[in-house]
Amino acid sequence: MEITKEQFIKEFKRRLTDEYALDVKDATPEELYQTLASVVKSGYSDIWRKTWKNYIKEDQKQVYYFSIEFLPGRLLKSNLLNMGWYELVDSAFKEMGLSLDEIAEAERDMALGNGGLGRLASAFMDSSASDGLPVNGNGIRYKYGLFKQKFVDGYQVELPNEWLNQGNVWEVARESKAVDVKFGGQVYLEEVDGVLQPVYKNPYIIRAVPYDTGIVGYKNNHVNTMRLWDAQIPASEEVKFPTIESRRKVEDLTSVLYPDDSNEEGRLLRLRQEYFFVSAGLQSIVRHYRKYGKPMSEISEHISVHINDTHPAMCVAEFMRILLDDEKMGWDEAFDQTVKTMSYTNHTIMAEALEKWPVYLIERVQPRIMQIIAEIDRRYALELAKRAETDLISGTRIVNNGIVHMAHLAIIGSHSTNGVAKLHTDLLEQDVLKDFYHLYPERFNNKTNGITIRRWLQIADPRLAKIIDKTIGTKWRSNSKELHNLATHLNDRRLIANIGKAKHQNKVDLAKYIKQTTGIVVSPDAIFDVQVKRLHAYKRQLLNLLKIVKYYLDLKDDPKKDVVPRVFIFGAKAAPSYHYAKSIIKCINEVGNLINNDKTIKDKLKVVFLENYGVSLAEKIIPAADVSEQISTATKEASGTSNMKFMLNGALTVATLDGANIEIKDYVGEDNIFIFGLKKEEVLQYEADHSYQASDYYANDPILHRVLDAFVDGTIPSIGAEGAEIFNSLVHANDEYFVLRDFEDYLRAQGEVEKTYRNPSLWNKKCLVNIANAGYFSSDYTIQKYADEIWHVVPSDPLDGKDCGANGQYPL
Ligand code: 26W
Repeated sequence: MEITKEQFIKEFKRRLTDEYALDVKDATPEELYQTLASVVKSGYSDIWRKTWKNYIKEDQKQVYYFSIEFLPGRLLKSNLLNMGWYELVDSAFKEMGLSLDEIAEAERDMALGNGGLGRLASAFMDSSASDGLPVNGNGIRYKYGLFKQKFVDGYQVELPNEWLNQGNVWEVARESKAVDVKFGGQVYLEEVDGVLQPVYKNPYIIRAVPYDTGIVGYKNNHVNTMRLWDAQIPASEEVKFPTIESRRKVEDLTSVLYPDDSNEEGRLLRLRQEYFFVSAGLQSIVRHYRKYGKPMSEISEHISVHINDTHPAMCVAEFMRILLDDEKMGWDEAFDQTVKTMSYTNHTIMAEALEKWPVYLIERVQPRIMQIIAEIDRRYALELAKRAETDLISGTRIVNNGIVHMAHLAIIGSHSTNGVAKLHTDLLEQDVLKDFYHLYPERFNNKTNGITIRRWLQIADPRLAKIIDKTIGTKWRSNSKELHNLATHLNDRRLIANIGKAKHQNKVDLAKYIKQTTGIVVSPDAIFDVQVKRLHAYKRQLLNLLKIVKYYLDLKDDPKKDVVPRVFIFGAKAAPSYHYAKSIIKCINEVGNLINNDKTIKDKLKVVFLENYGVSLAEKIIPAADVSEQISTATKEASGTSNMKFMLNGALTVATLDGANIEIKDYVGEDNIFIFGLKKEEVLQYEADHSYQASDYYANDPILHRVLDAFVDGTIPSIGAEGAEIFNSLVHANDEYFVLRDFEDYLRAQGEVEKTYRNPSLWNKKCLVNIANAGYFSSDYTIQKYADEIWHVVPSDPLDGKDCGANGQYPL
């Protein structure tokens, strides 16, 4: 049953009256947004209910994706697109004299994540639903999302991000599905009719209340669920929390997202957060499973639990607790079911990011969990002693010198461990986790990351999307591999020109946004050279900055130098406790002030650091990029996903052979990407033999010498402390990430960028090759591989058509 524009407008106006007693012309963007979103939600709620019912009817194996972070960004436009309502609502709004784009700006980003890991989890939610796969998200409903970033005098300042204070139309509170999570106290094992049973002494109970958000599939009448847990004081425990203070302690559990994305703080509250959503999630899953009377001994055939990095690794012990203590299963059978049910993804090899919790802290959070972890560890060591050397046991066991290695728990307690790009998985198998790879080779596998082509092309870059439709039809919209058909149009000069025009239009839009938000005027004819990602030393925003200073000094020496004008665009948040990263932010802003206000430079160089980088800002920046900076030290970036988003939007990549950059190169070919820098072998060699002497590069390379001096000799004003900190880190602290080592080759690659950009048809042709190959990096394919090779689940049969919209359009 097709919905018509008239029907929609009628329903929209009726809802606006019901909710706000307002006419369209008197409503604010916020009211119009809330109204539209509620009409949209009604549009998929019936399908949401039926999808779940269908799972039960078909007795479908379910996957539960546990992630402490989700980064959906905004949902309005992607829901409209996936429901097949986008064009209809867009023209209905035009008819009412409204702009969908403007109204959509009223939606807050759901920023419940730091960066790559959280965004990938949300991409996987969208792709699972669009592939018709039974995948449910499980996470935390933080009241405060990732902090809002403001620059004050060039310094990052963090402001609270109270994203819920306008309400959240997409969530449904499920009070009736609440569960109690036990914390603290002591646990004694007492013999009860011959079986050791845990007896809990003065635990305190927190009530976990789930809030469900529908995850709408792409034109397939399939809506999955993302469940986020909120902490509340159970009525029965009220007396234990008499004071506001004590009540706040409970609410704090889910109040704020930890803003670190690579450095484990080791905070008790963080560990409590991890146990809270793990226990709440698993208890509600087993409660649901029990309802259908299937034997616990077969639970792994009906449920898969995925552990997204180590933050949910206590799933292994909590599942054991439930099977042992609640379901009275024997240890071996319980552990067998646990290994079959659990699977784990590693997202980083950075030592400081691998979680290691002191035994006493886990004991404080939930003593029973530490008992079970200790027993898993004891039996593991015992079993291994029969067939392995002691150091292999001590190097892989879970508990060592009072420390619990969460990655070891996840690997030993699950049947699959995957990396997120080929190089990353190789490094896990050959280096970081080689002992485990030796013990369980069959458990290791690679799943190269992906992105949702719907958000990053269909929604973010409609100009380019339309050109593609005209060239190869619209099949790519549901099967992005079809984009490769563009490769047969490489000699279509009009197409090549149109690709250039669309990019230029996107740059004009971004230039307008930059003017509005920063006051800086940039020319859309310049090269838009973009680096947007979390601020981290290994991502080497500093290498990019040294390049910019070099270009500035060149123009100071010779203002008439014939250069292609460039606009350097940065977006990056630093973890609040990451001092070095914050110093780099200050320096980028001060170099920007210096260059942007230097009359001799004019339009030749501009530096723009956009505040508060996140998903929605990325949707504005990426379609306008010419150059994508993916310059991490080889071996450090597990995969990267912005690299894929830039490629899809026809930007050319300047890249090291790191993470997924390598696979992008493999697809587009050496000629359509600018590769530079140390290769993994060279980095590993330097790290092994400590033969790298950064100060030599400062001493022997006059260009580099002068650039570095600019950080301490006043050339770059008002960076006293920060300039010295950076200079010392590179020249005296031996430059941990080989910034000086890669500088010369980086400049060479950037020289090629400039040369190529001077030939627009050659440039745009290379852009077309990148777009044509970007379809392979769709997370629809990535998640299908997880389903086929790790979870062993199949798409559910689509709901029968009678009560669903025709040609994939969701009914009103
Ligand atoms: C304990 C603090 C903490 C928090 C988050 C440590 C580590 C993390 C994440 C694992 C960091 C992260 O986001 N990793 C990124 O994951 C992306 C998705 O797989 C990859 O594309 C990036 O390369 C990787 O840095």
